[in-house]
Amino acid sequence: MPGFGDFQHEIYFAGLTGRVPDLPMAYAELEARAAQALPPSVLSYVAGGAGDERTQRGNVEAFERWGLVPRMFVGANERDLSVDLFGLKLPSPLFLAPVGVIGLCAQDGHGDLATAKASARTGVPMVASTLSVDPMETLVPELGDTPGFFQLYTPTDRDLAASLVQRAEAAGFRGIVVTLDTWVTGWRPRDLATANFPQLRGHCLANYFTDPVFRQRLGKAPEDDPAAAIGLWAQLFGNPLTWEDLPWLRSLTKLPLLVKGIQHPDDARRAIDGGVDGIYCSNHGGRQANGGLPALDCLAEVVDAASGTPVLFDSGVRSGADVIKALALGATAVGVGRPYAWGLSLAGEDGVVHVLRTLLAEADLIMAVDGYPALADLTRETLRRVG
Ligand code: FMN
Repeated sequence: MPGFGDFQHEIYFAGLTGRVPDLPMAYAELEARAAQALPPSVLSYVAGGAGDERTQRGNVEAFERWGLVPRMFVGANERDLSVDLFGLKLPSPLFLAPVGVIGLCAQDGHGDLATAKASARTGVPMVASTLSVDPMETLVPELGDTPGFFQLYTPTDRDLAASLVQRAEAAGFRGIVVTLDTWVTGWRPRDLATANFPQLRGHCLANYFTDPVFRQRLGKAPEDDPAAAIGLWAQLFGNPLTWEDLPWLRSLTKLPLLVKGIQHPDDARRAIDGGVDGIYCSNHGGRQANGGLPALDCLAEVVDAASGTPVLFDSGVRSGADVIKALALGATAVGVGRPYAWGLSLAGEDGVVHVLRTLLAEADLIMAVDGYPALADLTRETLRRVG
């Protein structure tokens, strides 16, 4: 069976007939080319973070402080990167993190659909954001055999929350990810400087505008009065959840329930005691609160507290080496965020596939070179602090 690392053979052999890759092979070039491709308002929304973006940079730098110790005479000729997540057998530990404006990152304005198609082609699950250009029901058919998850921004209206979750179940999503860190928007100077908040301009609200409860609350069709519909959305969007809300959230679905934004071990323990099936350790890519810890530095403690409950991780993953380090620190699955938005902006569905294949190829080849043939071999003991 061909491995993820064989992507490099494809490239080198194509080179023999004079073909070189159209899309960037290194992250820095990917980011730089996307910056040329995206409209300024979308670029600043995706690239920007909270405050002076110290935490956002810290997420990336945290990976540099770890190194994998190579082992020889292992003969890791075949590698197994597959994972079992909530009974789903996945070919790799990667997943596509929810990105609210992903729809706008594609040249045709339908980036959610393109991402779903890339998920189908790679077997890398997509976590579809509540904030999408195309309604959730249109995404699932594009996912093919790859399972998808729905990310919920919990509205203040409980009936609307229940409706979104029921729709996600009916559409065929295989789990619900509740994001806890974004009931209010963090302080984002880049967006503030241009007074740019895409949702208030009516972007990426399809899941609300097509929702029967939302439409009933509005009392008219959103298409007939977009300003009123956006106003209602702004009123209902963010619910400052407390632990008292967890039993209700749990009662909304029998699907696996995950909570996103967990960085403290006590929060992980309490959420698991409250019945969640998975913990998602993330600081939202440094977009929400500046001055925090890099998410990677919180991972090991969260994994210990979760004691066997799956822990998904994102924030700062830029390479296959980063994927390996997050796995070695205990993540069950690793989320890709901004990098796939950049791929999407350059080449739509193909761009996302390219980014995922480069990450997987590098991760696979590191496991080969360093003698760790299975994900179970990547333990904390395989890492050393650098410097
Ligand atoms: N997280 C959510 O849970 N829901 C969202 O709708 C959402 N929208 C995002 C929009 C943008 C432009 C970006 C960059 C991130 C968004 N996130 C959202 C956070 C991502 O899921 C993920 O935590 C973050 O991108 C990880 O950081 P990184 O991209 O720097 O690796």
